[in-house]
Amino acid sequence: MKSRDSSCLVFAAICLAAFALCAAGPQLSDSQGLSNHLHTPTGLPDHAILGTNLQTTVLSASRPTIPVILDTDIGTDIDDTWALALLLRSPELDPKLILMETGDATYRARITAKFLAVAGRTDIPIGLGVNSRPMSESLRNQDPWIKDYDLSRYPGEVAADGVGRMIRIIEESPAPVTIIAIAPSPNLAVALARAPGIAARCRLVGMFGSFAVGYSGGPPVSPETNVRVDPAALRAVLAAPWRDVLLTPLDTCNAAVLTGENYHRIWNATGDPTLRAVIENYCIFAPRVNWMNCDYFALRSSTLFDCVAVYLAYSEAFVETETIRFHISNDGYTLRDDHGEFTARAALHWKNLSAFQDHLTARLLRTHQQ
Ligand SMILES: [Ca+2]
Repeated sequence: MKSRDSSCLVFAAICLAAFALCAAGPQLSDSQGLSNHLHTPTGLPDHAILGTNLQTTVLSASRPTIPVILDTDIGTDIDDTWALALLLRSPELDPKLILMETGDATYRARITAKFLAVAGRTDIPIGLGVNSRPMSESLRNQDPWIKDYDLSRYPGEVAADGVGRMIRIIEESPAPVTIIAIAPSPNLAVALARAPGIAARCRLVGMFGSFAVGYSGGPPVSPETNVRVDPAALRAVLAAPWRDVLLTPLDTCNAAVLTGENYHRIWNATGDPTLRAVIENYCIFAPRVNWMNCDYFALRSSTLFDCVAVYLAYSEAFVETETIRFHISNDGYTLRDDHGEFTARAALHWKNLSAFQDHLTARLLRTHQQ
């Protein structure tokens, strides 16, 4: 495994050199007009931020902020890293805790800690999840980025009992908390078992499921990873009486890719430490990931599933939602069922995917109008 590490580090160094060259090169430079077509987002209507009680809270503030807990398995697929960047760049959202979900919590926390330090946001607490366990190297796709970063270097809070920290934040919050769940959900299930009352104080926005679209981009449906890894945990989570549940299944989030001008604007943002960290991690991730051939990393993003969940925490302007009833199979399928155990709102279609992609780009670049 050492040799894989070494070769990946060499490859990452080459990638980063290519990244720097491309970023500086005239073929991708703004001088050829790559920046000229960046759209600012369409206006985000007040009614796009849903949830009756939440809406009251949001609209009563002079600068609306929604207290948020991000439940993430950052460090395996790269989309969590993009999602964390989007969270930090969303003025409507006030991150109260980043909670490490499933697998090796310390590995995930080290990535989060270094990323928050790079972004200048060490005010945000990090919570270690329950049932932390060793992970195979094949799931530690950003390991080289934190090779020399020890969690003790994080100047902010690292809560060993991240679930307990989450419960306390929710119970003490004067406003309803939005939990953005972008991972399998054993931590959330444990939190609900320990403090069932938290659901009534929270809205849940999650990246879960596949109703008509699978990983191929169309039928057949897939056992989506966040469901398949722990169906029992998700059943426990969705059975709780949340104020609102809103899902982005593969039906919408599988189309969340940045390409062309949008992607190159971000690739070129080498003076922005946060976006540089995103691209560095992507360059490290690309040759290591074993479930796809990610050799297109200089041209476009991989699928940014989790960014859609972060987006839905503050707006629904670009999606169509539907309240659906379904059950969860033991092998990880979410299946429509008129007599199913679960009901949730789900973003099943895009109203305007390209507008979302422009909006996501503008947000990340901080060129959007606030
Ligand atoms: Ca994830």
